[in-house]
This record gives sequence, structure tokens and C-alpha cells, in this order.
Amino acid sequence: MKLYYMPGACSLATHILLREAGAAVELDKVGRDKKTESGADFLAVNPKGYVPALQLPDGDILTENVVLHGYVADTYPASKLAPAHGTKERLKQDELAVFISTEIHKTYSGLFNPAITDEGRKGIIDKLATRYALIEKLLSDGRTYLTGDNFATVDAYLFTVTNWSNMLKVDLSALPKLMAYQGRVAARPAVQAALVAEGLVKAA
Ligand SMILES: N[C@@H](CCC(=O)N[C@@H](CS)C(=O)NCC(=O)O)C(=O)O
Repeated sequence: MKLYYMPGACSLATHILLREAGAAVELDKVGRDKKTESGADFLAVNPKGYVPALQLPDGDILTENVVLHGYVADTYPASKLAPAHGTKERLKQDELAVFISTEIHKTYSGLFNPAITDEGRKGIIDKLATRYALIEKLLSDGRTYLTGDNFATVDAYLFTVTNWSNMLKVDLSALPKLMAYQGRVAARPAVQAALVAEGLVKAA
């Protein structure tokens, strides 16, 4: 399998999950010019033009974060990254995944626009605050991860997008449960390995 990624982008979540699952990870970095490090034309790989894109063992290309996360969980069931399909637990995890995708990830996306106004930025930050308040409440019963004590697909995803708060100067210090959670996820060996492989932190 080959993961097309941009350092620190949402593709980091799939990268983390592949490492958590013990999958062999082949990485191909996508540049702003849509050329990959290996010399491929990324638009030919994924006409949508965005990461993540995962080349499956049969050569097919799969895209969309939430789908890739489910693919890793289902392909490596021993990793226990998601409950079985057809259970309420899986529906609850899928509900969280869609919430992270549409309410947090895509809200952050506006802050990457260099032309954003102060007013626009404030609107986005206010919206993020309401979404993160729900996450803070979820974590307030002392659970280790979003769905309980087991690290799951949604943890890789929330960690990845919340990590952008540093670069984008979104102050989350009023959310102590979330801050502690980010630290717990960051400390996982697979997460550290992915961050090092993407050049985001130095190897210890
Ligand atoms: N709907 C896509 C969105 C993916 C996405 O937003 N990718 C961003 C990085 S986090 C990207 O590649 N942006 C570059 C671009 O759109 O050209 C998904 O959920 O996988």
C-alpha cells in the first residue's frame, strides 16, 4: 500500500492508523505543484487533487479520510481500531468521525486561506469553540480516548486536525481535557513514528 500525503495534513491520520495497525507503509509526498516525491502526477493518481489517497494492494486508489480510516480498521481487525459493522458501537464511532470531518476538519480549512479577514477568522474560531466544547464534555468522564479506553480511528483524526491549532494560533488552553488528550495521543509510539516520518518532529 502507498499513502499519498502532505506533511501534517489530514493524511497524517491515515498514516498514524497504518502504523498502529502494523501495516507496511510506503509514503509518497505530494508537493504544492501536485507532483509527488516519486515523480508521479498526483492529479492522475487522484483527480480530486487532495490528500489523503491510498493505493490499495490491487493498485486501486481510495480517497476520503473517513473511508480510509474505516478501510485500515477493517483490513486489520486485530488492531481494534473500530468496532464491528452492524453494531451500535460502530455507528457511534462513525457519528464521531463525520462530526470531526464536517464540523472540525472542514471548519479549520477556512483558516488556511491567506486572504481570510479578522472577522472571518473570528467566526471560524467561535464555531470551532462550540464544536470543541462538545469534545471537552465527552472527555470529562475521564475516558482515555474518544470512544473509551481503546485508541480508535477517530482519535488519529481528531489528534491530527487539533494539531493544526498550534500553527493556526487557535487557543485551546481553556479546554484542559482536550489538551491532556492531545498529549496522550502524541505519546503513542505509532503517532511519534508518523510525526518523525513526516518530518514534523525529530527522532528521539
Ligand atoms: N474530503 C476530503 C478532504 C481532504 C482535504 O481537505 N485535504 C487537504 C489537506 S488536509 C488537501 O489536500 N488540500 C489541498 C488541496 O485541496 O489542494 C477528505 O475528507 O479526505
